[in-house]
Amino acid sequence: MAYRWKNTLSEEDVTPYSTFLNRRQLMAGLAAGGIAASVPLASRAQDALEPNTWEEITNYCNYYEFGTGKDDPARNAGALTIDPWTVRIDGLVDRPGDYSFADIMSQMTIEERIYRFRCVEAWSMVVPWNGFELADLLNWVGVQSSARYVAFETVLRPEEMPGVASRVLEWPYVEGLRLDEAMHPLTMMATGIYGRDIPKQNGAPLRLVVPWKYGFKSIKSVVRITLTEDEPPASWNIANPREYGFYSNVNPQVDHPRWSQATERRLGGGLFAKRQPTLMFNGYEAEVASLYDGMDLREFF
Ligand SMILES: Nc1nc2c(c(=O)[nH]1)N[C@H]1C(S)=C(S)[C@@H](COP(=O)(O)O)O[C@H]1N2
Ligand SMILES: [Mo]
Repeated sequence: MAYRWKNTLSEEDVTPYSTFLNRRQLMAGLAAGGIAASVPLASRAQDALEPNTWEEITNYCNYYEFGTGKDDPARNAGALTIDPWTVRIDGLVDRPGDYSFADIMSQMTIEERIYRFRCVEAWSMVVPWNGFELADLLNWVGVQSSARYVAFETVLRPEEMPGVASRVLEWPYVEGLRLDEAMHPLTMMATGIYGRDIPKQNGAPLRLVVPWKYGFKSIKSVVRITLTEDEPPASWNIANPREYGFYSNVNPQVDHPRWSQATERRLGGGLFAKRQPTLMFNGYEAEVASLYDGMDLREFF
C-alpha cells in the first residue's frame, strides 16, 4: 500500500482521541501562538470509541456505482482510475477552477479523526479517518457572501463502474450541505483510513465525511464542489423524497417510514451482538445541535 503526502501514519499509530486532542492542541498552540481555539471538537464520549477493523471498514460498503451488494464495491472498485484526479470547484467562489488532487493536498493539513459512522439502514461503525476540514478547502478558494449551500458530485465513468448500468439511482451521485454545515469543523474530506490511502471502495481519492448525518450524505470520489444560492439536489432525496430528506441528521426519534432508527447494529459485534441505542446527531449533539436551533427536525428530516 503506497503512502502519500502527509498520510504517513501506520495502523499502529492510530491514537485514542484524547491523545489526538492533545496533539492538536499542541499544534494549534505552536502555529498560532497559544490559541487553542481550533479545538472545539472535544466530545468526551469519543475517548471510548473503539475503531472497527480495516477489514470490516473496507469490505462492507455502500457504493452503488459498483453494485448494490455490501461486498460489491470491494470486489469491483479496483477498476476506478484515481490518478490523475481533478476536482472542479466552481459557483460562488473567488477562485473557481480545476484543482488537481496533488494541488489540494499540498495546501491542506491532514489529521486523524475517529468518528462514528451511521448508515440510514441502521448499521454503524467507527472509522479512524485521515483527511482535512472541508472549511479549509472552501476558505482556500474563497467563498462569496451570496453562497448558502455546497453541492457535491461523484465521478461518473460507466466503463469503470458496472453498477451505473442499473437505474437504482440517477447518476452521477450528488449530495449537498447547507454552508454552515459544510463549514463546521467536524465536516471533513477524507483521504485515508488507518493512515493508509483511502481504498477505492470507500471513496478514493477523497470523499466527504459528515459524522452527524446518515452515511449517504458522505458522498464518495468527489470530482465537483459547487457553491450555490439554492438547495442542491441529493441522490437519495431525488430517488425517494418521502424516505430521505435533504438534512438526514441522525435522529433516533424520527423513524424511517419502513424501520426504526432508535437502535443500530455496530459492525463487528458478531451475529448475536446486542443492538445499541442510536445517539442524537450520532453522538455529536453538543457540537452541532445549534445549527438547527428553531427547526422542526421532523419536518426537516
Ligand atoms: N458516490 C456514492 N457515494 C456514496 C454512496 C454511493 O452509493 N455512491 N453510498 C453512501 C452510503 S448509503 C453510505 S452508508 C456510505 C458508505 O460509506 P462506506 O462504504 O465507506 O462505509 O457512503 C455513501 N456515499
Ligand atoms: Mo447508507
